[in-house]
Amino acid sequence: MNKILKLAGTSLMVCTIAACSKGTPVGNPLNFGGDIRTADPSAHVWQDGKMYVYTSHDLECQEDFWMKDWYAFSSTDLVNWQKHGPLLTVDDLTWADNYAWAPDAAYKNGKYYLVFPAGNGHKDRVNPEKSTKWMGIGIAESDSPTGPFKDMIGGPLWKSPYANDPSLFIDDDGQAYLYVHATKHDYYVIKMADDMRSTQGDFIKMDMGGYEPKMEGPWVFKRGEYYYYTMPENNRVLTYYMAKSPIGPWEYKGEFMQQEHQSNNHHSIVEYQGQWILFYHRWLDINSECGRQRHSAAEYLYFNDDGTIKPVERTDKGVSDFANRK
Ligand code: FUB
Repeated sequence: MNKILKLAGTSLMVCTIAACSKGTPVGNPLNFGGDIRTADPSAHVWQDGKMYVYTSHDLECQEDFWMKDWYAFSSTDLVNWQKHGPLLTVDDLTWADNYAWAPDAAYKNGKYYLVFPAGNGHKDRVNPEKSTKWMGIGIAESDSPTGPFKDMIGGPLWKSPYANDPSLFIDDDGQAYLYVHATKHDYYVIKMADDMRSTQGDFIKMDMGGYEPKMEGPWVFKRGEYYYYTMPENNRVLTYYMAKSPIGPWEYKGEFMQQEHQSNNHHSIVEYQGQWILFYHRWLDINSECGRQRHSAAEYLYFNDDGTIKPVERTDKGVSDFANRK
C-alpha cells in the first residue's frame, strides 16, 4: 500500500508505509542519504551485480556551477543507496581547481576508470570576451569501483578543444570511445588507447544524418544490434539517435523525455536485471534557501519492437518498486 507524503512544503514523494515509518523516503528524487545534492548521474552495473551511479555534487546555493568533487552511490534495490566518496576532488588535480562537472566511469583491463571534466578560470556572462574559463577532460584510475581514484596522467587528456560532459563507452571488442560536449556546444568522439591513459588518433567527425542540434552530456549505450546516442538537446529535452556502429552514421529519432522548468537535464541509461533504467536529474525545491536545486532521479525506460525508445514520464514514484517487480 502506498502513501503520498508532502516533503518540505513543495515536493511530493511516494513511499511505502514501512519505509516512511523508518524515515526513509523512497522514489524520486533518489534517497542518497543526508542532504547531499547530486546531478549528472552516470549509471553502470559492474561484475558484483550492483548498480553504481557516479554523480557530480552541487554545493548549497553554488555560484555558476562551481563544483569541487565527485561521488558514487551503489544499490541492489534502487531504493537503499550506499554513499561512496568523494571519489576525487579538484584539490587532487594539478591542472584544475573548479568545475567538477558530469563524470562517467568504465571498467577495462581489470581497472575502474573515472573520466571527468574539470577546469579553471571564470565565465564572465556579462562581458563574454573577458571570460577566462577553460575546461578539459581528465581520467583517473582505481582498483575499486568506489575509489579512491588517482589522476594517473597528471593533466587533461588534451588541452584543445575545450570540452566537458564525457561519455566513455566500451564496445564489445574492448575498444573505448570517448564522446564529449565541446566548443560551441558541438560534440566530438575520439578513441582511447588500450591503457586508457591517452587518446588514440584524431577526433572523429560523425555522420549525424544531417541534424546536429546543440547539446550537452551525450550518453552512448548498446542494446542488441543498435547503438544509441542520447543527449539533452539544447541542454533541455532528452533526444536520441540510433546506429549500427558506435561512430554512426546516426539516424535521429527524436524526443523521449520533455524538459522541466526551463532547466538543464543530464542522464544515463543502463540495463539492470533485465529492466532498462533512465537516470537523470530534476530541479526541485527541497529544504533549499535558493529555490530549486538539482537532485538525481530514475525512471523505467521501455523500447518498442523496432528498438526505438518509448516516451518517459517524470514520476514521483520512480523505480521505488524495483525490488517487487522480479
Ligand atoms: O553539472 C554541471 C553541468 O550542468 C553538466 O556538466 C551539464 O551536463 C549540466 O548538467
